[in-house]
Amino acid sequence: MVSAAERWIEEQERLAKPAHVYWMDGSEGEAWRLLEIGMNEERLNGPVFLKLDQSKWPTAYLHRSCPNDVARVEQLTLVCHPTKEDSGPNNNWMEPEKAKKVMAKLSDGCMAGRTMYVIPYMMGHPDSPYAKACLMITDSTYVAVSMRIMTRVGTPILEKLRNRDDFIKGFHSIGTLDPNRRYIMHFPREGLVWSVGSGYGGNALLGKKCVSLRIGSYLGYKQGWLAEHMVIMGVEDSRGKKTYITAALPSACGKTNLAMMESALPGYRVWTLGDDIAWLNIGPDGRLWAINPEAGYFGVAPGTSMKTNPNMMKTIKRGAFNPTLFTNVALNTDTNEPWWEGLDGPVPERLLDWQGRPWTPADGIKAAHPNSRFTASIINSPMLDEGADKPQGVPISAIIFGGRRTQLIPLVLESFNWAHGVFMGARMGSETTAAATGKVGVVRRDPMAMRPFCGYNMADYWRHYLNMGSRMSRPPRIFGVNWFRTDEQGKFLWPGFGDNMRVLKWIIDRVTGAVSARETPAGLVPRVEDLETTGLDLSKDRLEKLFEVNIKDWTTEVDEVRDYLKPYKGRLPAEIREQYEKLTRQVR
Ligand code: OXD
Ligand code: MN
Repeated sequence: MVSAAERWIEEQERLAKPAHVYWMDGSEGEAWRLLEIGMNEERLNGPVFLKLDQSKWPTAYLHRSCPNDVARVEQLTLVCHPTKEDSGPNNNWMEPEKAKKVMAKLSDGCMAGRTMYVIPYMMGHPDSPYAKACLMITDSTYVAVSMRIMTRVGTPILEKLRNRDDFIKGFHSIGTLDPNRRYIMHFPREGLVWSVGSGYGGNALLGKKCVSLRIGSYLGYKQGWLAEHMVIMGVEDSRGKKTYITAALPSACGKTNLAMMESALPGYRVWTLGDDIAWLNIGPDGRLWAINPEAGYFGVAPGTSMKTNPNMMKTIKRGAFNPTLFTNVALNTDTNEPWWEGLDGPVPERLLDWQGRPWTPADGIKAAHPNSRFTASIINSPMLDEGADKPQGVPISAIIFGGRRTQLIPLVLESFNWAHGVFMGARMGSETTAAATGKVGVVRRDPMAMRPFCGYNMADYWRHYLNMGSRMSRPPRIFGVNWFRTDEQGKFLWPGFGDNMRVLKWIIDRVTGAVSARETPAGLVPRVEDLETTGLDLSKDRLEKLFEVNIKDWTTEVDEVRDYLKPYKGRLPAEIREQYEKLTRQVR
């Protein structure tokens, strides 16, 4: 009997009309075969894969994408529920039947002359009760290899799909790479992602943002769990006790560095489980348990060095079962090594830039694309936590919501209770930096760091978050962090990086009840003497400034939050409105 999976593949084959169909088996030999194929496949700026110096960068390859295809495209990313209201003000929307017609037209014959890779993959450990079996097709060798790094690919997953039709489906084609023929469409009610016209990570490696966050968040809403844009880490204290924490931070706020931090506090260390996505389920013990559905890192290369993130450097230089891919970094042709701005050592005299064009420092432009990436297996990480491969995941004691705010938000804040914590997450924001286009210092709201990734109406998501809290007998505590507060001269008040462990220590001390806290209208802040500052050259004044809650500034904040919440008014949970009103009363 033909299974639902086979039937679905046959339908896609009839539509896309590939020259060949190849079912991926996940074996080790397969990785190297696909790399060979890619090295012989010409694209407009060279072969799909270029082999780098294997003695210095074991198993590393360089890929250059189409220059018009280097980032996620939010304006072309749609979430198609039957009504616009169900998708919410936070998503672009098209009526599902109309959207499917658009995609069918773009997909008709789109794989002609190409190989269609069929990828059975799992998000999460195959034995995890929380994992999801998925099936995807793609006509990109780069995507096929990347999916092997980012997820668990292999024939055994087909067994899991055999007698069921509830697997998550993904159709991906690079199409013509014409931005006018590009869409990333989500149909959460059918568990379907349909992406045509882009080969870039977030648009094309469908297991990541599309499945694990947009489709995952909707499944979580329906099934009673949460799919979050969060780091998962274990913090080990000086007595060897480990506390598991998740943290949601918008991009460019140091999420990966936090997940792989080298502690500046003696005796403490971080173990990593994931740097981008957490699936959170309530366990039989009434606690919140986290798994990382992914199996790899898709990290930003510029700025990564032995100084900023030695553990990541070790990971990408390790090489193992799967290759490490570099996308849109520069190439040192003298040494055949990858290069990016911020890498250790002197800037090479001569390079090829991310588009393969000759480059010298005198050109005054960046050699690596600012969003150039590495894709590496998480098992290569020297600080991988033992819980990373546990099917049930790890129990979470604290959730952190963070952002980049030069003013207003204290270094660390604890919420009064779960509902207040959800409100803290809902009003989360980050200031734009010089790295982004547009005005610098404007606060962009990014609730729970999920604004581009929530696969349904954000107000329903907040209600779901609130319900999750009431279903747990031992919920984690919720905290806010802000490493970026500045003084009158615009200098950072807090050293950040490894010293952030001092803040994590306070969070753990709160969880264990070892310290008390000071109440402010915004939440609970540390008593200055409770923050471990030994070895830090920080005056008491500066410390006090780090924890200051300035009522005048908070009146502006509540006005901005009111405007931000307005489009959700019909669906806004009463608890969020109450939290907003309480804060407003306290700061007026
Ligand atoms: C990512 C992102 O690439 O959040 O992880 O954009
Ligand atoms: Mn991310």
